[in-house]
Amino acid sequence: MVGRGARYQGGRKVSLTAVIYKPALKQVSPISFTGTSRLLHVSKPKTLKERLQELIPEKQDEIKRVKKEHGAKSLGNVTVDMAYGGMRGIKGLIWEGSVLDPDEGIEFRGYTINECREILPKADATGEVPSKEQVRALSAELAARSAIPSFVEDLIDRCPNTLHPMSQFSLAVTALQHDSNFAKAYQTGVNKSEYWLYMYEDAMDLISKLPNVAGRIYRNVYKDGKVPPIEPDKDYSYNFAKILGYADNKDFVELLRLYLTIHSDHEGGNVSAHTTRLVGSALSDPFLAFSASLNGLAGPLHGLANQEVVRWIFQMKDAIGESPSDETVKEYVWNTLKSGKVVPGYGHAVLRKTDPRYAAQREFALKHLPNDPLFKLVSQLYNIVPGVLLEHGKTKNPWPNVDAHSGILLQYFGLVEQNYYTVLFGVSRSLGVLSQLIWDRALGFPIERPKSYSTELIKKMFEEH
Ligand code: HAX
Repeated sequence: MVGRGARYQGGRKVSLTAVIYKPALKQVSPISFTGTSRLLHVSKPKTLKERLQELIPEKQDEIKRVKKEHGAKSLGNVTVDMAYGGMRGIKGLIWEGSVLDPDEGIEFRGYTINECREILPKADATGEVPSKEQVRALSAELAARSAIPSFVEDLIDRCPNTLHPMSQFSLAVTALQHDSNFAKAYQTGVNKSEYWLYMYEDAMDLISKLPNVAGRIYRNVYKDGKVPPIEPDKDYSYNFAKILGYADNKDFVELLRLYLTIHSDHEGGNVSAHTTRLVGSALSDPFLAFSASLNGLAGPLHGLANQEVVRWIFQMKDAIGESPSDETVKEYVWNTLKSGKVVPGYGHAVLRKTDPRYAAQREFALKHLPNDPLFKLVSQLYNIVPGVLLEHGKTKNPWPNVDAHSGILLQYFGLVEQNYYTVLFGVSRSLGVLSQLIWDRALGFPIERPKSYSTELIKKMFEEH
């Protein structure tokens, strides 16, 4: 068992979703992270599935008690503005994996990004590091699940290179539904108490297959179309880097580990997370739910912003040069706003400070590429954009989000194909949203169905006649 500041013990095998017990809160919970090397040590070796089997009844009881004691209490008012305003601020979801604090940023099961980096074992480290045997066992499990059916390979191969990588990604994930354990079990009339077991198998299959799916898209669109085999004795990030063609660069593999970790989850209300939840609530299987999620992630106000940031920075470079003065940059930002466009990578629906995911990437850049010209531009923008957005007066959060930084790190290592960046985000996002989807079914969350009103009805409700 692992709590804040506690030490890892023993040698239990945990796969992509690590189960963490946080004694202070008497809360038993999973946290998503990447890498087959992320193994937790506990006294008794148990598989993730076995551990979930123990935790789920406890969590079910906890929720029963919480509902009994607090079920009738209010989480806040819903105003007409909220209904017109994209439901912003309505507290209407339960999401166990992470909670987003407007000032502190994301917390995975109560742990900030920095705390996670501190407590979770790192590859090739000592002390709290899993044994090589444990790593091999998990890698073997992932490797065993990682192959994709040949018809899905054909489907990806037949996509024109001009089809956006995110569309290819979503298409391929939908096609993987062919082998859904959950869909088959549902057809044969499985008892609802066992739904989660099939969701678990599907989620693990899907997560395992994503590097092969995403990697194939990359190799087809940008390289020679040949997909190297994954190595069973290496971790998830390494293998994904290998398929992309960057495994020889240790720093890139480290970046990918960071990338896959920080993009995994951002509580439940964002488009990709909520879409997975919503579609899954109709008892659609994880493949269907996650492909829908990818379609949401592909929007420029959400995950595609990482692509848009790089495009915007290149346009800026073309327009005002590689080493512009602060004044020129400021003018360029103002021109973007005046032309009715958003400054990509800035602003957030919930966050009200610099995104700690941005800060983690900045830290990486300061260590690995302090003199990179693109990093310098990103830093210059960090000094200028918030002031402009504040003066502009519309944006509730003038600070950078995760997408303001990720692209230029990839550019530095030679992964320059910015239309591919959201696919990387998608691979990472699977870890958080699919973990939650298993819990959704384990906890028996019902089909989602908020009530809607028409403007006519709003007027009738609130206007004097
Ligand atoms: N540039 C210009 N205008 C912005 C802005 C930005 N970066 N951020 C917000 N605004 C504008 C909004 O468009 C809105 O204008 P209108 O009143 O004319 O509609 C106004 O400021 C108020 O918006 P808000 O309440 O501050 O922000 P929202 O919750 O409506 O939207 C967004 C949050 C992230 C979508 C928004 O800040 C934005 O468009 N940012 C740029 C795109 C981006 O970086 N998206 C990635 C976000 C993180 C993420 O999900 N990553 O995957």
